[in-house]
Parts: sequence; structure tokens; C-alpha cells
Amino acid sequence: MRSVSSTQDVARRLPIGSVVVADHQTAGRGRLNRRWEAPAGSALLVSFVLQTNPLLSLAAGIAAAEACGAAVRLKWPNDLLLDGRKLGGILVEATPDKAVCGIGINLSWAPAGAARLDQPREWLLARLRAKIDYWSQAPPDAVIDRWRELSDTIGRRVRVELPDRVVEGLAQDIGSGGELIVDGEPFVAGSVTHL
Ligand code: BT5
Repeated sequence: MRSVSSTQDVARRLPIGSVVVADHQTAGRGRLNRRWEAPAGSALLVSFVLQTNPLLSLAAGIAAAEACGAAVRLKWPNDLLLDGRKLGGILVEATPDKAVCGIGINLSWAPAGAARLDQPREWLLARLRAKIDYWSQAPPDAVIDRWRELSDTIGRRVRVELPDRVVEGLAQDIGSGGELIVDGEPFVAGSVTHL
């Protein structure tokens, strides 16, 4: 599609198995109503309609990192990093009967301080479709193990910002439900900064 409000809004009305790709979004979004910016034609902007799966956000991160190439790492919970800078992001919006998994990856443009991949969109989309098929159905243990391997967060000092407090400590691991464990305490949500 050429221009949509958000590929998430189009995908939400479609059945499981659908894939929506757009050149441009007038209201691309991240988590917590943050904006996702991309000039027309400069990025891969795609939403997959999938079965619900509690580890889908991590599984989609793995799929996107593998599709982009070996240099890409993952920052908990949902950022793709290239050379420590944000290359792309993942937004999972679930209803009881399906999950809409949105992925944005910078190709020919990136905001200041962010990264871009400089690869053709169709090449990346074909690789991503295959990886999403595989990882969205992979066993939970395999998802957690592969996420650990691709992680740039585990082993680092981090700051976790929650609505009511801020925690700093060592990101030790992720748990079996995908939660980030910082100094022994599990976090299921929050914004993480690598220190
Ligand atoms: C994300 O949110 O990283 C998830 C982004 C998902 C975007 C895709 S595009 C296809 C589908 N349709 C949509 O409407 N959304 C999905 P979050 O972790 O909340 O990060 C958002 C923050 O990243 C913003 O507040 C900016 O600081 C930053 N940002 C915005 N655009 C960016 C870009 N192109 N590259 C890097 N960082 C960006």
C-alpha cells in the first residue's frame, strides 16, 4: 500500500496470515503512543497478523535480527541495534484471537543518532517473512535461548524506567516468560537504557 495511518490499523481488520506493507505511514507508532518516523519509501514498514503467543515480541526481534544480518543485536524488550544504535523496533498489539506484530526497519534514512541498513526493501521483506514464520511458532525454550545469544542487554548495567520508579543494576538474564532480570528482580515492562 502507498500511504496508511499505520500498518497496524490496516492489519487489525485482517485474518491470521495477512501481511501489510506500506511505503508511508501518517501515524506510525511505537509503544506507549510514541511516534515512529520514516519518510516515504525509506524504510520497511510491515505488520504481520499472527496467532497470539506470549513470547511473540521476543520471537519477532529474533526474526528481524536474523533477517537483517549477523551484526544486528537486540535490546530488551523490542529494539534492533546496529553498532549500538537503533535500527528498528517492534510493536505487538494483541487481541484475544490474534496478534498484530508491527516491525519498522530503517533502510535509506534514519533519524539523528539512529542506524540504517541500506538494503533493498523486497530483499529484507522476503527474508523477514521466512524468519517470522519460523520464530513465531518456535518452542518457548528455543526463543529464549536464541534471544540470549542475540542480546546486547544481558551482562550490561541498565536503567529501567517504570511509571513509579527508576531502577539501575546489572541485567543478568531473561526469564522463561521473557522478563528482564535486573539484580535478581524481574521486569515485564519498562523502558531500558544501556548505561
Ligand atoms: C518501537 O517503539 O520501537 C516500535 C516501532 C514499531 C514501528 C512499526 S512500523 C510498522 C508498524 N506500524 C506502526 O505504526 N508501528 C509498527 P518504541 O520502543 O516505543 O520506540 C519509539 C521511539 O523510537 C520514538 O519515541 C523515537 O524516540 C524513536 N524512533 C522513532 N522513529 C525511529 C526510527 N525510524 N528509527 C529509530 N528510532 C526511531
